[in-house]
Amino acid sequence: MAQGTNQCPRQCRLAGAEVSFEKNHRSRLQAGGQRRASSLGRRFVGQFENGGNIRGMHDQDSSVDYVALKAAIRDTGQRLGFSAIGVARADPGPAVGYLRAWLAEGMHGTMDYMARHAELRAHPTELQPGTLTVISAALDYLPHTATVDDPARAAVSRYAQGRDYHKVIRSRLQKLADAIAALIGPFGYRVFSDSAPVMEVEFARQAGLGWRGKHTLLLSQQGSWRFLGEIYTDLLLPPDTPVAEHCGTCTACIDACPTGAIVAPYRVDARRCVSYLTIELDGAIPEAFRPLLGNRIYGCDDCQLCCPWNRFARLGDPEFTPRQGLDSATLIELFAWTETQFNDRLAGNPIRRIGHERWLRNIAVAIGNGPATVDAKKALKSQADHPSPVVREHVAWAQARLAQA
Ligand code: B12
Ligand code: SF4
Ligand code: SF4
Repeated sequence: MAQGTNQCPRQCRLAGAEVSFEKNHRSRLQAGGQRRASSLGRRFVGQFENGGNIRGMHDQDSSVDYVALKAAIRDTGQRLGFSAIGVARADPGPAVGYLRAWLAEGMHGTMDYMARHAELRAHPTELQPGTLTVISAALDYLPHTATVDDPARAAVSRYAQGRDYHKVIRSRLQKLADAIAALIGPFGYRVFSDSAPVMEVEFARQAGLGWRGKHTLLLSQQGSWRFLGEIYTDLLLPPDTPVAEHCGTCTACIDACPTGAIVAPYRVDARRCVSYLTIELDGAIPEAFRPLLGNRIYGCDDCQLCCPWNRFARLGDPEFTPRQGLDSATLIELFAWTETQFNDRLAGNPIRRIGHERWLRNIAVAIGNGPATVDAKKALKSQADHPSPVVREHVAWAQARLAQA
């Protein structure tokens, strides 16, 4: 089955794109399955680039050597740059109960798609009929630069300083799927990376890619600066074993969270999370949270910056190298970008999806939290009559803060 069903025409970002997917893939998947059945009838020895081969089909009745296929998938995944690849059964299990409880408490805030697509998230076969297995993949994104600790400079979370991971990961997963197809013939699959209702962290955990940290993210002995992506497939690959969790008595992430969003171990109230407030939330940022945002204008890394396991993180893929000075720009510089400059300079970057209005809203708050310099006041004044009432209101809030400083 060809990919191309998980496009993100509207907003897709770390909180989940999940906006556009075909309701019924049955016919395509069945077609893929039928094609595979016929290729299975052929006797062949598939070969991966590294010369490793799989004696897939020995005769009309035998099946693929799935153990060897899984090893080859892992090797190919590593050659494609993935830092880890694992396999899980397509059953999220008890995690679904926690997801429902989280939704019932309204912790998703205005992320309506989280509630709307809960059943698809809980049942992979409803999203993709015929799915038996999840191939889970991780790709590192830690940049070589340090996080800025200067209130006049913008803190853009590390995941968003380079190229848009949705595209990078799905395109690599597509290459991985092509490599599998080259080996065993057409098969049913669909690739994702934060692009559809998939329980990504849970499947990565089950696939042995790491454990769930108390901040809820997937964590491993190589840290958590990793994106996740998946291939849902009808191949019956042998599942991996989850790894033991190694948070122990540590609570550093809970203590470091600037807004108290990690309300208990393994529970994030999204409504309090800076990532939600600066990326997902449309309209006004609740006033009580504004001073807590500091200079964070897009997302937040605090629960990962403090995590002891991130001392062992490896540098990320070159695709995620910071662009447009997003690792060091001043708030005033970024606030001066026109809408056209915003759209041009952030082409291919996930930030572009929040739009210029939210960008200005966030930066206004950050300037209001920074030093009351002449330049800061001048910058705020330049946007005081912005056509958007949201921008005007946040600029006025920031001006009032600086006037008191
Ligand atoms: C919605 C969402 C958000 C929301 C909500 C976050 C959240 N924790 O739920 C917001 C906007 C706040 C957000 C922020 C961020 N996100 Co986000 N987000 C998602 C998304 C789309 C869904 C996550 C989800 O299902 N949440 C629902 C809740 C219920 O799930 P949960 O918190 O994971 O809870 C589970 C467990 O904690 C457990 N549980 C719950 N209660 C309890 C209680 C006990 C006792 C136990 C044992 C377990 C338990 O069960 C739950 C269900 O599995 C995923 C992509 C995807 N499709 O999976 C990316 C994803 C999780 N995000 C990601 C990232 C990178 C981030 C940020 C770091 C971005 C940033 N720098 O600003 C922050 C980190 C904030 C944080 N600490 O979580 C990455 C994480 C990669 C990784 N290494 O794990 C993902 C996987 C995207 C990707 N493809 O890479 N995100
Ligand atoms: S991303 Fe920031 S605000 Fe959100 S849970 Fe982590 S530390 Fe808290
Ligand atoms: S900071 Fe501590 S508790 Fe939080 S995820 Fe890392 S090891 Fe676990």
